[in-house]
Amino acid sequence: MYSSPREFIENVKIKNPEQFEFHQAVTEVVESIWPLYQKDLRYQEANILERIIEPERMITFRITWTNDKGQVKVNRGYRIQMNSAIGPYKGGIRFHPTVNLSILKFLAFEQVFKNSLTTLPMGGGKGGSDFDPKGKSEAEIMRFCQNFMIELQRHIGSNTDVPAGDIGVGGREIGYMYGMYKKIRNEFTGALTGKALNWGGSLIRPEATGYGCTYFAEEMLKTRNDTLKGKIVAISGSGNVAQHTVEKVNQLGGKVVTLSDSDGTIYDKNGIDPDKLAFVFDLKNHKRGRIKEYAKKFNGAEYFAGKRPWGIKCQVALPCATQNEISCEDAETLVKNGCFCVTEGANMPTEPKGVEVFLKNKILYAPGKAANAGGVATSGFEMSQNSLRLSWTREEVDQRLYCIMKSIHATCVKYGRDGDFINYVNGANIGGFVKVADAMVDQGAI
Ligand code: NDP
Ligand code: 2IT
Repeated sequence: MYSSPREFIENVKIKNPEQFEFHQAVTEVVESIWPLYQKDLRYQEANILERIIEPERMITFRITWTNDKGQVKVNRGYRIQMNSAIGPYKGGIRFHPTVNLSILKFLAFEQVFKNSLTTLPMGGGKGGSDFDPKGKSEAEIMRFCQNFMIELQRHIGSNTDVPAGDIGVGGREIGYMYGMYKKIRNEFTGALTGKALNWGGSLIRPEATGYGCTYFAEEMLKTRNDTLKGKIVAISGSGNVAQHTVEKVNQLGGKVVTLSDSDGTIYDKNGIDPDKLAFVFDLKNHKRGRIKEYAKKFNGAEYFAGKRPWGIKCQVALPCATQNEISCEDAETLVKNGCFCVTEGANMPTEPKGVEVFLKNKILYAPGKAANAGGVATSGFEMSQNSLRLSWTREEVDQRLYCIMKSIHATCVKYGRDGDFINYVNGANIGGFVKVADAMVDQGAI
């Protein structure tokens, strides 16, 4: 038995060298659950902690594809099947040049707790490739997706492992992957989520992560008798999650003043209203352009090359781009400028020292595994609709999403209350852990 979280984590670092993002994700969870783990002999006897950080299976494979010039290219593909105690592995696929084992293990690990928090029967997994979709032609994207699926298809299935999108993987890529899956397996089953509506997708799935994150922020504000109405909101990213977060914040009366991509940030003091958002949808999803175009298009909007949004004055910050995009200094700047609510649409966007700043200042702060769970929850609804072979209405899916976000919030309050303060980090980690750990105890030493 380990005498402290620190000792446990030192061992994790020795066993998994150089996997810094994975260490970071494990550290946060272990620190939260340690007191509970000390008290519950069942968990210790079953050695849950050492088991839960070890993927049940890790698959890596070669993807060979040919670019438009006829050159043969090679990328690395992965699927981390982390934990199946409460359901089939479930989690996105990321295509980004930074993808490696550490990134995908951190994402798969977070997914286990997130999926548990949704209350739906889904285990945790994550996959992807170091393939860079930027600047690739439509035909290259299609060939890559097909070649990725030629290998992945043998490891997934509607009752085994159900991938979806993540950074660099949206409806277009899911389409190409599903096409190849169906061709090889000769079955039309819900082996992927994020499908288009006319071939098995769910209404609201594209919107779900952003909508869910906004519903969660609204629940957090409610605990202080406040709402998003009239709030100045900073959002990072300009992809799927960021776009639909802007949409829902606008609907709830907030004013979004920033968006970003990996090149820089736009600041629009007049707010990104629905008409301007329509421009962003077209720019990012059809033209596949860069966010700096926004500042050229709209009077009064500014572009800051190489900058993140966190220097802009706001009351609510919704990071929706990528991991570790809020440093300790960014967190201090946000708090100093009057930001009192940070709700994570991205996975692990705040560095540990930044999290400390938020907790020390007792602002409302919710980690991604709670706040961005609306995406995977709606993937769960897509799986249910596929099994039932029918589709729910937009209102029905949205209502179910809203209820799940409220229930995740309630779970965080239940396990994270600390006097007047709600520690959403502890709440999400403990709330997510208990269900999975209990299932592992029930199912024996496997
Ligand atoms: P997209 O690919 O649609 O958009 C990603 C956005 O983040 C782009 O604007 C991209 O800019 C920016 N970005 C990516 N990497 C970096 C980086 N290294 N530095 C700065 N900016 C970066 O992805 P999603 O919107 O789907 O995902 C965003 C986040 O939300 C991720 O953390 C993802 O894991 C998380 N998430 C996604 C869910 C989903 O359903 N899609 C569900 C739950 C969480 P650029 O174009 O320059 O790369
Ligand atoms: O991080 C995430 O939760 C996702 N990328 C969505 C996963 C899913 O299976 O819908």
